[in-house]
Amino acid sequence: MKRSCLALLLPFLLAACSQQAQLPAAELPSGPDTTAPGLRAQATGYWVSGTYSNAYGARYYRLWVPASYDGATARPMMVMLHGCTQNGYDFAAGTRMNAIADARNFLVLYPEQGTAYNSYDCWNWFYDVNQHRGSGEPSIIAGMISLVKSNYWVDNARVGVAGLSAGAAMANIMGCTYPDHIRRVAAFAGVMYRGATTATGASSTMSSGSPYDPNERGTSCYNEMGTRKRVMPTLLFHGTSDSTVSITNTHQTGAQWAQTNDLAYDGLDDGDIDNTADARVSGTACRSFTRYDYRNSATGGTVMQKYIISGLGHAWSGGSTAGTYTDPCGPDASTLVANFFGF
Ligand SMILES: [Ca+2]
Ligand SMILES: [Ca+2]
Repeated sequence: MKRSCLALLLPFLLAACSQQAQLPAAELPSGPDTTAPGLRAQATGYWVSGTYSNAYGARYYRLWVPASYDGATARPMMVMLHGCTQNGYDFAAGTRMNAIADARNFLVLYPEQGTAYNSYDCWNWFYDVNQHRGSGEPSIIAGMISLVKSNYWVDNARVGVAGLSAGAAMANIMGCTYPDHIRRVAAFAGVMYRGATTATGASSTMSSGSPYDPNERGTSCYNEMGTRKRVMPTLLFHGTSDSTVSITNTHQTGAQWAQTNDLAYDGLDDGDIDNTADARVSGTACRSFTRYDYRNSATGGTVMQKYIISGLGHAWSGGSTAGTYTDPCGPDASTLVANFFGF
Protein backbone atom coordinates (compact mmCIF):
# COMPACT_ATOMS: atom_id res chain seq x y z
CA MET A 1 0.00 0.00 0.00
CA LYS A 2 1.20 3.44 -0.83
CA ARG A 3 2.05 5.57 2.14
CA SER A 4 -0.43 8.28 1.16
CA CYS A 5 -3.19 5.74 1.17
CA LEU A 6 -2.28 4.48 4.60
CA ALA A 7 -2.27 8.01 5.95
CA LEU A 8 -5.75 8.51 4.56
CA LEU A 9 -7.18 5.43 6.12
CA LEU A 10 -5.32 5.16 9.40
CA PRO A 11 -7.80 7.23 11.42
CA PHE A 12 -10.63 4.98 10.31
CA LEU A 13 -8.64 1.86 11.11
CA LEU A 14 -7.77 3.04 14.59
CA ALA A 15 -11.29 4.14 15.33
CA ALA A 16 -12.66 0.85 14.06
CA CYS A 17 -10.30 -1.18 16.23
CA SER A 18 -11.42 0.66 19.33
CA GLN A 19 -15.01 -0.32 18.64
CA GLN A 20 -14.51 -3.94 17.61
CA ALA A 21 -15.43 -5.17 21.05
CA GLN A 22 -18.98 -3.91 20.67
CA LEU A 23 -20.11 -5.57 17.48
CA PRO A 24 -17.68 -6.45 14.71
CA ALA A 25 -19.23 -5.68 11.36
CA ALA A 26 -18.02 -9.02 10.01
CA GLU A 27 -20.24 -10.87 12.48
CA LEU A 28 -23.43 -9.25 11.31
CA PRO A 29 -25.75 -11.56 9.36
CA SER A 30 -25.40 -11.78 5.60
CA GLY A 31 -28.99 -12.64 4.83
CA PRO A 32 -32.51 -11.71 5.88
CA ASP A 33 -31.80 -12.74 9.49
CA THR A 34 -33.28 -9.97 11.57
CA THR A 35 -32.54 -11.61 14.92
CA ALA A 36 -29.02 -10.21 15.20
CA PRO A 37 -28.28 -7.81 18.04
CA GLY A 38 -29.22 -4.29 17.11
CA LEU A 39 -31.57 -5.38 14.37
CA ARG A 40 -34.10 -7.32 16.43
CA ALA A 41 -35.71 -4.34 18.08
CA GLN A 42 -36.33 -2.45 14.88
CA ALA A 43 -37.21 -5.29 12.58
CA THR A 44 -40.68 -5.51 11.19
CA GLY A 45 -39.79 -5.41 7.50
CA TYR A 46 -37.24 -7.61 5.72
CA TRP A 47 -33.92 -7.52 3.91
CA VAL A 48 -33.37 -8.21 0.23
CA SER A 49 -29.73 -8.62 -0.80
CA GLY A 50 -28.20 -8.74 -4.23
CA THR A 51 -25.41 -7.55 -6.46
CA TYR A 52 -25.30 -4.96 -9.19
CA SER A 53 -22.54 -4.87 -11.77
CA ASN A 54 -21.59 -2.81 -14.76
CA ALA A 55 -18.38 -2.03 -16.65
CA TYR A 56 -16.94 -0.43 -13.51
CA GLY A 57 -17.33 -3.42 -11.24
CA ALA A 58 -19.79 -5.23 -8.99
CA ARG A 59 -21.11 -4.31 -5.56
CA TYR A 60 -23.51 -5.79 -3.02
CA TYR A 61 -26.60 -3.94 -2.00
CA ARG A 62 -28.90 -4.48 0.95
CA LEU A 63 -32.46 -3.25 0.57
CA TRP A 64 -34.76 -2.78 3.54
CA VAL A 65 -38.40 -3.31 2.62
CA PRO A 66 -40.71 -2.06 5.37
CA ALA A 67 -43.49 -4.39 6.44
CA SER A 68 -46.15 -1.95 5.28
CA TYR A 69 -44.84 -1.84 1.70
CA ASP A 70 -47.48 -3.48 -0.44
CA GLY A 71 -46.74 -2.23 -3.94
CA ALA A 72 -50.08 -0.44 -4.13
CA THR A 73 -48.68 3.08 -3.81
CA ALA A 74 -45.40 4.79 -4.74
CA ARG A 75 -43.13 5.06 -1.71
CA PRO A 76 -40.03 7.20 -1.06
CA MET A 77 -36.55 5.68 -1.07
CA MET A 78 -33.63 6.54 1.18
CA VAL A 79 -30.18 5.66 -0.19
CA MET A 80 -27.72 5.22 2.69
CA LEU A 81 -23.98 5.37 1.98
CA HIS A 82 -21.83 3.94 4.76
CA GLY A 83 -18.44 5.22 5.89
CA CYS A 84 -15.08 3.46 5.89
CA THR A 85 -14.92 0.00 7.55
CA GLN A 86 -18.73 -0.15 7.63
CA ASN A 87 -21.25 -2.13 5.61
CA GLY A 88 -24.97 -1.90 5.02
CA TYR A 89 -26.05 -3.91 8.05
CA ASP A 90 -23.70 -2.04 10.34
CA PHE A 91 -24.88 1.33 9.04
CA ALA A 92 -28.51 0.25 9.41
CA ALA A 93 -27.98 -0.84 13.00
CA GLY A 94 -26.06 2.32 13.88
CA THR A 95 -28.42 4.83 12.29
CA ARG A 96 -31.68 2.98 13.12
CA MET A 97 -32.96 4.26 9.78
CA ASN A 98 -34.95 1.05 9.21
CA ALA A 99 -37.08 1.70 12.28
CA ILE A 100 -38.08 5.06 10.80
CA ALA A 101 -38.69 3.36 7.45
CA ASP A 102 -41.00 0.89 9.17
CA ALA A 103 -42.94 3.67 10.85
CA ARG A 104 -43.23 5.83 7.73
CA ASN A 105 -43.24 3.19 4.98
CA PHE A 106 -40.24 3.97 2.79
CA LEU A 107 -37.58 1.78 1.21
CA VAL A 108 -33.94 1.99 2.33
CA LEU A 109 -31.16 1.03 -0.07
CA TYR A 110 -27.69 0.39 1.34
CA PRO A 111 -25.06 0.08 -1.41
CA GLU A 112 -21.88 -1.58 -0.12
CA GLN A 113 -18.34 -0.82 -1.21
CA GLY A 114 -16.35 -3.93 -0.24
CA THR A 115 -12.66 -4.44 0.42
CA ALA A 116 -11.96 -5.57 -3.15
CA TYR A 117 -12.24 -1.93 -4.20
CA ASN A 118 -10.82 -0.17 -1.16
CA SER A 119 -8.89 -1.96 1.60
CA TYR A 120 -10.90 -0.16 4.28
CA ASP A 121 -14.26 -0.27 2.56
CA CYS A 122 -14.22 3.47 1.81
CA TRP A 123 -16.06 4.80 -1.21
CA ASN A 124 -13.31 6.18 -3.47
CA TRP A 125 -14.78 9.67 -3.61
CA PHE A 126 -11.38 11.27 -4.23
CA TYR A 127 -10.74 9.88 -7.72
CA ASP A 128 -11.90 11.71 -10.83
CA VAL A 129 -13.35 8.50 -12.28
CA ASN A 130 -15.84 8.49 -9.39
CA GLN A 131 -16.88 12.14 -9.75
CA HIS A 132 -18.81 12.05 -13.01
CA ARG A 133 -22.03 10.71 -14.45
CA GLY A 134 -21.82 7.40 -16.27
CA SER A 135 -18.53 6.54 -14.64
CA GLY A 136 -17.14 4.56 -11.71
CA GLU A 137 -18.85 4.17 -8.37
CA PRO A 138 -21.63 6.76 -8.98
CA SER A 139 -22.72 4.76 -12.03
CA ILE A 140 -22.93 1.62 -9.90
CA ILE A 141 -24.96 3.30 -7.16
CA ALA A 142 -27.25 4.85 -9.78
CA GLY A 143 -27.63 1.43 -11.38
CA MET A 144 -28.75 0.00 -8.05
CA ILE A 145 -31.35 2.78 -7.71
CA SER A 146 -32.68 1.98 -11.18
CA LEU A 147 -32.77 -1.71 -10.30
CA VAL A 148 -34.87 -1.05 -7.20
CA LYS A 149 -37.15 1.26 -9.17
CA SER A 150 -37.73 -1.54 -11.66
CA ASN A 151 -38.77 -3.97 -8.92
CA TYR A 152 -40.60 -1.73 -6.45
CA TRP A 153 -42.95 1.21 -6.83
CA VAL A 154 -40.70 4.12 -5.91
CA ASP A 155 -41.88 7.74 -5.79
CA ASN A 156 -39.31 9.28 -8.16
CA ALA A 157 -39.78 12.74 -6.62
CA ARG A 158 -38.87 11.45 -3.18
CA VAL A 159 -35.52 9.71 -3.48
CA GLY A 160 -32.78 11.04 -1.23
CA VAL A 161 -29.23 10.04 -0.44
CA ALA A 162 -27.62 10.28 3.00
CA GLY A 163 -24.06 9.39 3.89
CA LEU A 164 -21.47 9.42 6.64
CA SER A 165 -17.86 10.51 6.08
CA ALA A 166 -16.66 8.88 2.84
CA GLY A 167 -20.31 8.02 2.23
CA ALA A 168 -21.21 11.68 2.71
CA ALA A 169 -18.59 12.73 0.20
CA MET A 170 -20.14 10.23 -2.22
CA ALA A 171 -23.65 11.50 -1.38
CA ASN A 172 -22.59 14.98 -2.53
CA ILE A 173 -21.22 13.44 -5.72
CA MET A 174 -24.48 11.58 -6.34
CA GLY A 175 -26.44 14.82 -6.05
CA CYS A 176 -24.25 16.44 -8.71
CA THR A 177 -24.04 13.48 -11.08
CA TYR A 178 -27.55 11.96 -10.86
CA PRO A 179 -30.05 14.72 -10.00
CA ASP A 180 -32.57 12.82 -12.14
CA HIS A 181 -32.53 10.09 -9.46
CA ILE A 182 -31.45 12.05 -6.38
CA ARG A 183 -33.78 14.81 -5.15
CA ARG A 184 -32.33 15.40 -1.65
CA VAL A 185 -28.85 15.12 -0.14
CA ALA A 186 -27.78 14.69 3.49
CA ALA A 187 -24.05 14.70 4.23
CA PHE A 188 -22.78 13.91 7.73
CA ALA A 189 -19.09 14.81 8.17
CA GLY A 190 -18.45 14.74 4.44
CA VAL A 191 -16.39 16.53 1.82
CA MET A 192 -17.74 18.83 -0.93
CA TYR A 193 -18.03 17.77 -4.58
CA ARG A 194 -14.51 17.19 -5.98
CA GLY A 195 -12.97 18.36 -2.70
CA ALA A 196 -10.03 16.13 -3.60
CA THR A 197 -8.97 14.38 -6.78
CA THR A 198 -6.15 12.16 -5.47
CA ALA A 199 -5.63 9.91 -2.44
CA THR A 200 -2.94 12.23 -1.13
CA GLY A 201 -5.25 15.18 -1.62
CA ALA A 202 -8.01 13.34 0.23
CA SER A 203 -5.80 12.95 3.28
CA SER A 204 -4.95 16.64 3.52
CA THR A 205 -8.54 17.65 2.72
CA MET A 206 -9.87 15.50 5.53
CA SER A 207 -7.45 16.97 8.03
CA SER A 208 -7.62 20.63 7.07
CA GLY A 209 -10.23 21.23 4.37
CA SER A 210 -10.10 21.26 0.59
CA PRO A 211 -7.63 23.50 -1.23
CA TYR A 212 -10.25 24.06 -3.94
CA ASP A 213 -12.66 27.01 -4.10
CA PRO A 214 -16.16 25.91 -3.01
CA ASN A 215 -17.72 28.45 -5.35
CA GLU A 216 -15.84 26.95 -8.30
CA ARG A 217 -16.78 23.43 -7.18
CA GLY A 218 -20.39 24.58 -6.89
CA THR A 219 -20.29 25.68 -10.51
CA SER A 220 -18.62 22.38 -11.45
CA CYS A 221 -21.44 20.49 -9.77
CA TYR A 222 -24.01 22.59 -11.65
CA ASN A 223 -22.22 21.87 -14.93
CA GLU A 224 -22.13 18.16 -14.08
CA MET A 225 -25.92 18.23 -13.66
CA GLY A 226 -26.22 19.37 -17.27
CA THR A 227 -29.75 19.31 -18.67
CA ARG A 228 -30.90 17.48 -15.53
CA LYS A 229 -30.07 20.46 -13.35
CA ARG A 230 -32.32 21.11 -10.38
CA VAL A 231 -32.19 22.76 -6.98
CA MET A 232 -30.90 20.12 -4.55
CA PRO A 233 -32.17 20.58 -0.99
CA THR A 234 -29.21 19.75 1.22
CA LEU A 235 -28.88 18.86 4.90
CA LEU A 236 -25.45 18.98 6.53
CA PHE A 237 -24.14 17.78 9.90
CA HIS A 238 -20.76 17.99 11.62
CA GLY A 239 -19.49 17.60 15.16
CA THR A 240 -17.19 20.22 16.65
CA SER A 241 -14.91 17.51 18.12
CA ASP A 242 -14.46 15.52 14.89
CA SER A 243 -10.74 14.79 14.64
CA THR A 244 -11.06 12.58 11.53
CA VAL A 245 -12.70 14.99 9.07
CA SER A 246 -12.18 18.71 9.62
CA ILE A 247 -15.38 20.69 10.09
CA THR A 248 -14.03 23.05 7.43
CA ASN A 249 -15.23 20.46 4.92
CA THR A 250 -18.88 20.84 5.93
CA HIS A 251 -18.65 24.62 5.72
CA GLN A 252 -17.13 24.21 2.25
CA THR A 253 -19.88 21.76 1.32
CA GLY A 254 -22.49 24.35 2.29
CA ALA A 255 -20.79 26.96 0.11
CA GLN A 256 -20.56 24.50 -2.78
CA TRP A 257 -24.27 23.63 -2.67
CA ALA A 258 -25.24 27.29 -2.24
CA GLN A 259 -23.52 28.10 -5.51
CA THR A 260 -24.89 25.00 -7.27
CA ASN A 261 -28.41 25.85 -6.12
CA ASP A 262 -28.03 29.54 -6.97
CA LEU A 263 -27.28 28.50 -10.56
CA ALA A 264 -29.76 25.61 -10.69
CA TYR A 265 -32.68 27.78 -9.58
CA ASP A 266 -32.62 30.26 -12.47
CA GLY A 267 -29.38 29.75 -14.38
CA LEU A 268 -28.05 33.00 -12.90
CA ASP A 269 -25.18 33.48 -10.47
CA ASP A 270 -27.11 36.20 -8.69
CA GLY A 271 -27.20 35.02 -5.08
CA ASP A 272 -30.88 34.22 -4.72
CA ILE A 273 -29.52 31.23 -2.85
CA ASP A 274 -26.26 32.02 -1.05
CA ASN A 275 -24.00 30.85 1.75
CA THR A 276 -25.13 33.47 4.25
CA ALA A 277 -27.50 31.94 6.80
CA ASP A 278 -30.98 33.49 6.86
CA ALA A 279 -31.78 32.10 10.30
CA ARG A 280 -29.94 30.51 13.17
CA VAL A 281 -31.55 28.29 15.78
CA SER A 282 -29.77 26.93 18.84
CA GLY A 283 -31.09 24.05 20.89
CA THR A 284 -30.22 21.08 23.01
CA ALA A 285 -31.18 17.49 22.27
CA CYS A 286 -28.76 15.67 24.60
CA ARG A 287 -25.98 17.65 22.92
CA SER A 288 -26.35 21.31 22.17
CA PHE A 289 -26.39 22.30 18.54
CA THR A 290 -26.83 25.24 16.22
CA ARG A 291 -28.82 24.91 13.02
CA TYR A 292 -28.25 27.35 10.17
CA ASP A 293 -31.01 27.82 7.58
CA TYR A 294 -30.45 28.98 4.01
CA ARG A 295 -33.43 30.22 2.02
CA ASN A 296 -34.18 31.06 -1.56
CA SER A 297 -34.67 34.84 -1.36
CA ALA A 298 -37.00 34.72 -4.35
CA THR A 299 -39.39 32.16 -2.87
CA GLY A 300 -38.63 32.24 0.85
CA GLY A 301 -38.35 28.46 0.91
CA THR A 302 -35.61 26.76 2.93
CA VAL A 303 -33.13 25.09 0.60
CA MET A 304 -30.35 24.05 2.96
CA GLN A 305 -29.79 23.42 6.65
CA LYS A 306 -26.53 22.90 8.51
CA TYR A 307 -26.31 21.37 11.97
CA ILE A 308 -23.17 22.03 14.00
CA ILE A 309 -23.21 19.74 17.03
CA SER A 310 -21.17 20.62 20.12
CA GLY A 311 -18.69 18.04 21.36
CA LEU A 312 -19.65 15.39 18.81
CA GLY A 313 -16.78 13.38 17.31
CA HIS A 314 -16.67 11.48 14.02
CA ALA A 315 -20.00 9.74 14.52
CA TRP A 316 -23.66 9.64 13.47
CA SER A 317 -25.57 11.70 16.01
CA GLY A 318 -28.42 10.06 17.89
CA GLY A 319 -27.46 6.60 16.70
CA SER A 320 -27.33 3.17 18.29
CA THR A 321 -24.15 1.62 19.68
CA ALA A 322 -25.21 -1.57 17.88
CA GLY A 323 -23.40 -0.02 14.91
CA THR A 324 -20.00 1.65 14.54
CA TYR A 325 -19.29 5.38 14.34
CA THR A 326 -22.36 6.37 16.29
CA ASP A 327 -23.06 8.66 19.20
CA PRO A 328 -26.19 7.75 21.17
CA CYS A 329 -26.54 11.35 22.29
CA GLY A 330 -28.84 13.52 20.15
CA PRO A 331 -29.90 15.32 18.09
CA ASP A 332 -31.41 12.36 16.24
CA ALA A 333 -29.84 12.73 12.81
CA SER A 334 -31.84 9.92 11.19
CA THR A 335 -35.19 11.46 12.09
CA LEU A 336 -33.95 14.89 10.99
CA VAL A 337 -32.90 13.46 7.62
CA ALA A 338 -36.25 11.71 7.09
CA ASN A 339 -38.11 14.90 8.06
CA PHE A 340 -35.98 17.14 5.81
CA PHE A 341 -36.47 14.74 2.91
CA GLY A 342 -40.24 14.81 3.44
CA PHE A 343 -40.47 11.05 3.94
CA1 LIG B 1 -29.60 32.34 -9.08
CA1 LIG C 1 -23.58 32.60 -6.31
